[in-house]
Amino acid sequence: MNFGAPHLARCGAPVKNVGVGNYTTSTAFLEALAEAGVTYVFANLGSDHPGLIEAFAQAKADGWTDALPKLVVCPHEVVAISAAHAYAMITGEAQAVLVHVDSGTANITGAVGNAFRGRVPVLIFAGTGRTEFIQWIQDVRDQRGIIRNYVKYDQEIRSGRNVKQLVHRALQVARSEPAGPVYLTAVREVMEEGLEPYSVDPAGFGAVAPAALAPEVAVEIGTALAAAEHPLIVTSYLGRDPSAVPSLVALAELLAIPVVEAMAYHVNFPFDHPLHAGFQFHSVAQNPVLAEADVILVLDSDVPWIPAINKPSPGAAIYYVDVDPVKPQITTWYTPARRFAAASTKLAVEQIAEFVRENAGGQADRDRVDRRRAALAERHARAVAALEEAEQPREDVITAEYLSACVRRLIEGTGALVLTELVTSSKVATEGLRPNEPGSVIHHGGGYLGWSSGAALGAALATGRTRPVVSLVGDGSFLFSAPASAFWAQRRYDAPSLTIIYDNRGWAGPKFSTMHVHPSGAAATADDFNVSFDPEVDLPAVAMAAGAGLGATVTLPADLPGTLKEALAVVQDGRSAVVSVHIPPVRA
Ligand SMILES: Cc1ncc(C[n+]2csc(CCOP(=O)(O)OP(=O)(O)O)c2C)c(N)n1
Ligand SMILES: [Mg+2]
Repeated sequence: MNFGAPHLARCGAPVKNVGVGNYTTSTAFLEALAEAGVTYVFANLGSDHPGLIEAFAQAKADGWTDALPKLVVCPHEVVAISAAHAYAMITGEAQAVLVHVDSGTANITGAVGNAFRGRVPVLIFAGTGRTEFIQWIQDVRDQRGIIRNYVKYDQEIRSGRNVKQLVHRALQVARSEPAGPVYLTAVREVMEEGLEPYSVDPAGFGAVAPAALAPEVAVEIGTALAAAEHPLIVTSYLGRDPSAVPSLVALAELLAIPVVEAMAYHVNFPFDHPLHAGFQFHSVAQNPVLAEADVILVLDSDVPWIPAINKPSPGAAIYYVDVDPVKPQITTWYTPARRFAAASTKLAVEQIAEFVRENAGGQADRDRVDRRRAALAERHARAVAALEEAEQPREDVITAEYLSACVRRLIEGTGALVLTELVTSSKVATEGLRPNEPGSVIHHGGGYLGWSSGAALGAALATGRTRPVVSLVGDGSFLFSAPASAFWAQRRYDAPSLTIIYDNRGWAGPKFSTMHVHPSGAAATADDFNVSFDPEVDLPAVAMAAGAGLGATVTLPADLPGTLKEALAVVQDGRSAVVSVHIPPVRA
């Protein structure tokens, strides 16, 4: 992914009409963000931010607000960080988040973990300092330590005189691959420091350029794939750079290589393509495609398979090309491979394809590839037929399969951008959506639930309402996402979204995990998992109370397509809508 900074037009522009004594570290900080291409500051304010609040107001009073990013008030911090996260995933442009001292930092830390796992750049600022009573209570030994597990870089701004360089440096770290969040702090006194206006050219702080494979590694991998009887590609997040997808398609077609998407959180390969070999999510069975492979190329994946359940054959030759192949952030990680290489997967697959093209084998090789192509197309057609069978409506109950098919039909031709935060319905939903267009379905890539409602705010701001934003979420995920805060902000900033809740009235995830570990334990025997939300929460009403324009609960299969259509129309007219769809309940 190339996390650029396209709005550099303001770079180095002299500051206009700054009142004497009114240019502070806070002004320079905000100005540097704008100069670096940051459009939004998603903010949850506190006693550490008077300098910033004053700088925004002063800019307005002096008539140069356009030289600063726009402030978006987020009453809960999870909304702020998730909005910035989704915005950067969609546009490639890092945004900023302001949170309050240790308290706000603690409130975002889990969600910053999502951005860190998803390798998405975000610049976070939280103040410190002691002038008001509460700040003694909010003082901690190591505020930056609260969040350090989930950021690439953390630093304290100690003077206004280099605050711009520090902002650009932090954004350079955030944007360079593997991209990720960065965290800055400053005491209140430093943020108030008066300065002479100055500018720093952000063009000198660009993200590190994408890396290619060493030529001999491209030859090694290309040679192995071309000679394989059953080559296979496994990927999870190659599609975070949507332009990498056609490059992968070209390589796969060249040698008829099937592609498995493992715990995919981007569209990595078009589902309709006959070489798409299925989605691997949580599974209790061996994937036959993985078992039969003799040469496996893993491209951008944190967990390509879980060997205790599902593994390649012992003789398979594995090659690992990843933007982050050693994964220092995952402490117990090993996927033994013949070769690991750090590279932009787009460049890498193009290099491998070029080698294969120029060194194409003889007729025998071509016959083998053609036979494989035909067999894989047949397998794909059988898989699609099975999915079509499973999604047929039933009279009595809305299955997750039918719901997902209804969503696919609803958004067909609308150019919708789909955000997903589903747990036990994730495979069914992905198989139901059958996404083909790169960048059209995204997930945060982390393990902290509660992203979706704030992410929808960021997504709607990013798309400027040129395409509908549709979130598919669990009822548990929805409750984690501070929905009152998010739907208020969606309304205030004219950033509507459609949320469809796969509502099983509880947490199926922990039940599934317990069944897996204790299939005939006491919890399973008595169906006693403590995971049901009984009495039921009226989830759409929560969003309605905060500003959504439509809230509905659907229990009958026949009502589903009509209600979804109505809800989408409300969103296209400018208000958010939330539809809770009752799928079979988690009972215990
Ligand atoms: C912030 C956070 N807290 C707790 C968990 C643990 N957890 C994983 S799945 C899950 C249940 C989610 O419920 P829902 O979104 O309704 O999906 P379902 O499991 O019902 O498919 C929970 C609580 C988590 N991942 N993140
Ligand atoms: Mg649930």
